[in-house]
Amino acid sequence: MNDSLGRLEDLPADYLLELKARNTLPLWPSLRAVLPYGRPSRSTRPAHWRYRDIRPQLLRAGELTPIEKAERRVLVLCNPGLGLESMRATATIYVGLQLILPGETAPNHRHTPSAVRFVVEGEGGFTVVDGEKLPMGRGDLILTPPGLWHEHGHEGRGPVIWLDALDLPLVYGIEASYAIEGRPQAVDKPIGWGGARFRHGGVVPYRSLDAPREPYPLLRFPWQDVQRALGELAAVTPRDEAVQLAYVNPETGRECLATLGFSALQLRPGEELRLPRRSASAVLHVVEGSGTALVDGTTQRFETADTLAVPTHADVLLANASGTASTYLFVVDDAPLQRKLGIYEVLSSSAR
Ligand code: 1HN
Repeated sequence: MNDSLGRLEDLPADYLLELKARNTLPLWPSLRAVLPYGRPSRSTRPAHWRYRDIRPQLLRAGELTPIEKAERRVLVLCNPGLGLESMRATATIYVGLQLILPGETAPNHRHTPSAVRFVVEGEGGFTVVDGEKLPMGRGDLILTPPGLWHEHGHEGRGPVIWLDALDLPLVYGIEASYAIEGRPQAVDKPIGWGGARFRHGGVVPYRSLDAPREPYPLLRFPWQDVQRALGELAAVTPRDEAVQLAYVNPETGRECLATLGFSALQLRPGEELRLPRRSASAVLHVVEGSGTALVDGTTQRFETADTLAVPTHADVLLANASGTASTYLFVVDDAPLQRKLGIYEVLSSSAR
């Protein structure tokens, strides 16, 4: 390994001024910084956002800022290692907690970033995506793929809060992020449209095989289905293997969005689970239960509705605090993006 590349200070000042005047820079003083050996350098920290602390601030936003003044009433979960202004939980993943109060509507729009909602609390919220009204129950995952119209409403009582996850840092980073405003959508599909056709694993409408693939056949994944499937998987999975299910496009069996991947992980009573070290970054959201997460040497004690950031290439050890109940995590990662780039790796889970 060559650790003795020339430094900026080794070059004459007049030469550096000449380079600067020509909008140029020598690569070699920075080469190791942008291309380190063995593993990427990371600014993302193993961060932890406690719902207990953030919820009161979000409710206060509900008092301070009417929905008309916010469009989306959101507190963004910012990774301190990336700077609070950059609105990133990891280098590629944006997450925020969004509040909607009874009777409010968050107006219709569509945009280039991909978004999903994962419902944290409350009853009566809904999202209309591409003319389909999707009820929001606790733990439900709702996709708003790039370019599809979406708007939110609330027909129930009490606050409704969900976690938004977007590939915004990525799309903004490549200077491709923008939105278009729209008039309220006409709901043109029966309730349960996507679910009735595509929610049952292993079978799809016969006609869908004749037609060109719909890019996003299923937009809502109810938590009760996922939890039941996890329970069935847990019953046949050895103790040292992860009980984890990926949310997929039911027609392709592959990830449902191009950039971000979603999965649900069950920690059985008393279970301790070491995840393989992966090249993807991730956000973990606690659906139910409590435990500890040891991420690259930092221990976080998490509770229901907390959210954690996992940097790329991180060591992760999860432990369920309960010996009698399962703990459930919802996971967002950028593995689909990394797979498309040909850089996704599952590394040895090392004790480095
Ligand atoms: C967005 O469109 C929503 O539709 C939420 O609810 C959060 C953050 C950044 C950019 C667009 C929504 C967002 C967002």
